[in-house]
Amino acid sequence: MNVFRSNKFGWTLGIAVCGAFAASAQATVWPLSVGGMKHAMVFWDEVNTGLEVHLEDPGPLALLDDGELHTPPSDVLDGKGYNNQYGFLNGEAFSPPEGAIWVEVLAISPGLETYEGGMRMANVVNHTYAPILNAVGERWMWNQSMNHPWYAAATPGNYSVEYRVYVGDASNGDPLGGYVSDTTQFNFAYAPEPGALALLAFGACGILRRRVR
Ligand SMILES: [Cu+2]
Repeated sequence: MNVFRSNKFGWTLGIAVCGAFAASAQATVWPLSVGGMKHAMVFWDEVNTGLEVHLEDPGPLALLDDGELHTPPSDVLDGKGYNNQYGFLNGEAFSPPEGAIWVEVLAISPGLETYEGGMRMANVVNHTYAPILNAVGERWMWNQSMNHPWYAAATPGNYSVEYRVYVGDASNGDPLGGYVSDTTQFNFAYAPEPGALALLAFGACGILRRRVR
């Protein structure tokens, strides 16, 4: 540990290691899945014949910027606060009698971006990160396996998106008659000042600098 106590060499080493740490931050990485999953649970309503959605947490959930450059195609999240805690999940095993389940945007805050995700955690490398559900009226077919979209914003603020979840034609998403639909709203807040991810990233260098002194 002597090298850390001798001033000049210690500082040089410290700066070199922090420099390497900073350089590694420039390498591309996959986005992080931070925080617990918050599902929009979709149930089949026998009584009313149709869908019912129970949202586990109204939020707002925090959009966080990890300060990283992300591996394509996830580089759509670069320089933005992002979150993938919200997801669609079957509340019970069921299939609609016909068609498929679709999600349609009823309202969305300007500046809120949505990219196609999938199963969460380790499978982030398999997500398409294709833009979906980014404007009122846009539709996306849900295959009823757990799916966590990536939500992102470049500018601090509060954001929300409201969806209708309904039974629609499997090819074009046109609503099928005779089934009730339900709505759900996801809420987000982006407040960049020292976020949890930034603290994590800079924590390592802070500890090293204290040891050098
Ligand atoms: Cu999930």
